[in-house]
Amino acid sequence: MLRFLTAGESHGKGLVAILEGLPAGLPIDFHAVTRDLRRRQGGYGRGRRMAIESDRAEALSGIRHGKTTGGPIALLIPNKDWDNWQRTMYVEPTVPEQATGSDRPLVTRPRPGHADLAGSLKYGQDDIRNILERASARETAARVALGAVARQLAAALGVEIGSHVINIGDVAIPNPLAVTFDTIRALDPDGPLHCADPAVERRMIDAIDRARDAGDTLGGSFEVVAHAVPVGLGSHVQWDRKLDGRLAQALMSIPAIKAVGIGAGPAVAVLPGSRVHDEIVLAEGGGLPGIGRPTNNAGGLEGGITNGEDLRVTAYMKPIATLMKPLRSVDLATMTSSPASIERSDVCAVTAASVVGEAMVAIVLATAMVEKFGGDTLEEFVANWRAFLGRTADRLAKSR
Ligand code: EPS
Repeated sequence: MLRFLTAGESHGKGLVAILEGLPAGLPIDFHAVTRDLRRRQGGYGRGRRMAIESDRAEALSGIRHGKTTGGPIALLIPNKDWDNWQRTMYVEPTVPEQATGSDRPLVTRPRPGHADLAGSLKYGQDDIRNILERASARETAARVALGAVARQLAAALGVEIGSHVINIGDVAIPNPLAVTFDTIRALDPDGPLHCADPAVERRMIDAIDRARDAGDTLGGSFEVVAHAVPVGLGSHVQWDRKLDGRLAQALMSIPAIKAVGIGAGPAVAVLPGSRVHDEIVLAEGGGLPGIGRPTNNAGGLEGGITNGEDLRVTAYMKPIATLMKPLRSVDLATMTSSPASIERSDVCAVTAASVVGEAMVAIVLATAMVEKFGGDTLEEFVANWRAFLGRTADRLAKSR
């Protein structure tokens, strides 16, 4: 079984991530980890923090001479901003003279939409900073680093994972399912928003500029697509083994994600069955030998099991909760009406969230692959996959 944990505060010393359950012998490309961390920092509409950080993950364990050992992988991502926050975030009870940064006042005015109010009541904290530091989406850097590792296990079976932005505020591309994996693969990783339509992307940028000028923020949605996913990941037999449910949970756990759709998503609730279900035809060139699917409204999942088509999941993100023109709130220290507190933040982080979405899908897929193909070494894992591919091809050949 693959499992992971993260630790760390937004302005603490750094983020830590542990991933356990990868087979031994998987070569790890650290450039790929750095590349994904850099992509997460990008996207038009991000705030000044991203100019301070240049995220890098250092491996502390589980990898030796470039290959996994089978032991837990621990990664550390130092926060460069820590130097500006040492006095505020000091771990030990007494802050030494030489600690850097300023002493910041308590945060007492919760931001609507953030974890501030519910978290500070739940954990009995007078300083909301004790909640917001961990609730911050900064934590997703750790997930992206682990996702970049998990993605390398998926890649050992030929699986590729990408994403594209569907809408920012009310500016949207018309037909997301028509965006092919080839188009996604060809998108410029350093492009402003990772939208497949350059004209729509320009309008998205204008919308972000308008929101910034108004002291406001914008949400949006993105689709994660995994290509060449083996048939048979996940299972119909029990609720917690269905891969669509597991993907939904993984994506909903990303801060600000409020809904998840699989394939055609919520549209399937209004269309008749004849226009929703993907017919099964005799054809070559699809995800299975001898079997084709002219459409992919199911997003590559039927019965909670991958069906060999591209896996397509969409996540819907609310606007960032920190507004430079703050909403009404209550100062919990005085119980008087007061505008919500302002923390340095982003105007729009949908593109960054799409990179986190890719990471979460990579982790869910790698977990399901380890379940299906097992093995303590990469060789065993790949051999089991090859054997299953062979049996599946025989099965489909016999039935023709
Ligand atoms: C960050 C995500 C956002 C940023 C944060 C860095 O976190 P939150 O969910 O708290 O809005 O605001 O940057 C800062 C806290 C800052 O000081 O600018 C990230 O993705 O790294």
